[in-house]
Formats: sequence, structure tokens, C-alpha cells
Amino acid sequence: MTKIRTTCGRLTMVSLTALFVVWLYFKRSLELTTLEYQTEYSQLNCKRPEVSTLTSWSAPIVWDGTFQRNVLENHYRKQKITVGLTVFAIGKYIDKYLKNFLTSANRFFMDGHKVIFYIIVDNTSKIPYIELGPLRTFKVVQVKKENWWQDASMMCMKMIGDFIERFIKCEVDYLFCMDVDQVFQSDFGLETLDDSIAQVHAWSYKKTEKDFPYERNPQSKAYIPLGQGYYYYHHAAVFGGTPLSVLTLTKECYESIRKDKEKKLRQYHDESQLNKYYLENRPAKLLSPEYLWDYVLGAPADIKNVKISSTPKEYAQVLLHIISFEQEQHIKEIEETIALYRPPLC
Ligand code: 5GW
Ligand code: MN
Repeated sequence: MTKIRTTCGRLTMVSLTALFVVWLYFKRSLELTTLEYQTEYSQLNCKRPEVSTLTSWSAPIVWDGTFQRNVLENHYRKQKITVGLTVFAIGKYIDKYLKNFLTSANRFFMDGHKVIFYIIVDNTSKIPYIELGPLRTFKVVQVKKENWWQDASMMCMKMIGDFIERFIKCEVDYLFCMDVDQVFQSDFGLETLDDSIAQVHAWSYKKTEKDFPYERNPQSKAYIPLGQGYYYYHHAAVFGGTPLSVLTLTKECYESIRKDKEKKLRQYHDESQLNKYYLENRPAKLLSPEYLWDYVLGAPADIKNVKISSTPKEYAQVLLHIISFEQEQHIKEIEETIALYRPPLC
């Protein structure tokens, strides 16, 4: 009996020591990759001396050449991450843009990593057939078109938030939200990931704060006084982060748009509320205009490697769809639209 006990004791000791050694090994390799990852930005920032690569609050501004993919691959591969991408394609935008957007995203968005495309459409029968890569899946969410025209920005914020709470938060580690009227041109990869990610507007990157079209009406929730603000961020075209940080952003922006509407205030620029949000909640990482370039602005030498480019648009066609609305009715309709899609809560 005593002999059995001693043997058991020895076995426990041996297993505990083995576990300790394994733990030490993993802790050390994790520390090493984290260190490699942290030093990466400080070493590489000097590779693009002609542009600003760090904000005043020390958030990196990602430009081509300011990161090393192999180091990032090493860092993230062990974590086996999944990245989500939401895209709305309602009405004419399905036929016009969705195929090119998805085909290019399939190829260039987070190549080599698990991706879930969340495709939000009004007409599921029009979704183009695309052969997705092995690590890619997609989920389709159907919404009602009629309610959508009334205020696309408010609707998108409300829906993205709702979808994150219902299912996205259980399915991905990072989430991006993008416009459909744009096309990936080259790798949009791990270097873009962080807690909260904002896209610097291509038009604004050589301008200063006083030229930014921030909301200047003090009555508005989006109000930014002259002399404040650092960057001009692009609205739904590209923003992202962890599902939780995107959820907080969408909730706050939705509430601000709603409150402004109650006061009959309407922003001329869709991104006003987002710019205010990012002023108060500084993004952890900024994407340089290389990540979303508009060739209408030409091809300056700073823009070395375009990751996504905007597609030129025909305003006359789409603007026809905007109609006026009553506030209370509108909120009710949004709720009804979202109620169409009710996957189980996670
Ligand atoms: C946009 C403007 C006026 C009327 C309708 C739309 C619209 C936007 C639409 O008819 N269908 C649609 O799917 N959208 C989604 O909202 C697309 O994902 C689109 O990329 C996004 C933002 O609209 P954009 O791209 O026209 O807005 P800007 O700020 O890029 O000019
Ligand atoms: Mn757009």
C-alpha cells in the first residue's frame, strides 16, 4: 500500500515538473514573439521617412514597408485567428459592385488566414457565384430594401452592432466593415489588425485640421471645435477592430446620429459622427491612404502600394433613392428589418 502511494507521489512530481517545463517553454516563446512584434514598428518606421508613421498618441500609421509580414505571420499563426468582413450591397449596388469586391477580397484580404464574409443584401438571388479560397466562408444576411434608403449610415451602424451582439462576436477575433464600391488591389493583411482601426481619408492626408470638413455646429453630437482633431477618417469605407470595440463604436455612432435626428440635425458628411468618436476614443492603429486610395487624386509618389482603390460612382443614379422620413416610424422600421434575421444568441 505504502509502495503504491510512494509511486503515485513520484509520478505526480514528475508530471508536475514536466508541466512546469512545458509552461516555461511556451511562456518564453510567447514573450519572444511579442518582443519581436513590438520592436518591429520602432525599427521599421524609419523605412518611410517622407510620411508620418506614428500619431501623437503613439499609434502606428501603417504604410507599405513599415512592417515585416513574416514576423506578423509568426505572431498570429499560433493564435489561429479568424477575421470577419461585413459588406452591405443593397439595390443597384449588388449588381454593380459586389462581384468585384468579393472576388478581390477573396484573393487579397487576410490571405492565408480564416475569413468570414458577412454579406448583407436585400436580394439573395442576386449574390454572384464566386469560388472562395479554402480558408474563406460567407454568411448572408437579408434585410428589407425599403427601410434602407432612409438613412444608410444610421442603418448600417445599427445593424452591424446588432449582428455583432447576436453572432459575429462568437465567430471572429477581428472584424472589418467596408463599403462595397471598392476593389482590393494587393495584400490587405495582418499588419492592419489591432484593437481599433481607422482609415485615414485619402483626400485629407496632406491637409491640416482647419481644412477638415468636421461638423462645426455646436448643437450636434458630432461637433468638433476648430483647433481640435488630428486626422480625417473615412466612414464605413474601412473601419475595424475587435468585435467588442467595433460594437462600442457602432452603438455610440448610432445613438449620436439618432439624437441629432431628434433635433432635426443632419450631417452633410457621413463620417462626421465617426470622426467625433475617434477624437474621443483614439484608434489604436491608423491605416495610411495606401490602404484606401482614390485614383481621382492621381498617383503621388507617397502612395507606393495601393491595397484598396475606390470605384468611381454615378451620383445621379443613387441619389434618386433618398427619401424623407418620420423619426419614430424610421426607428420602428429598422427594428423590423433587423428582426428578419434572428440567428440564435451566442
Ligand atoms: C448610397 C448613397 C445613396 C443612396 C444609396 C446608397 C447605397 C449604399 C446603396 O444604394 N446600396 C448600398 O449597398 N450602399 C452601401 O453603403 C454600399 O456598401 C456602399 O458602399 C455604402 C456607402 O455608400 P456609398 O459608397 O455610396 O457612399 P460614399 O460615402 O462612399 O460615397
Ligand atoms: Mn463608398
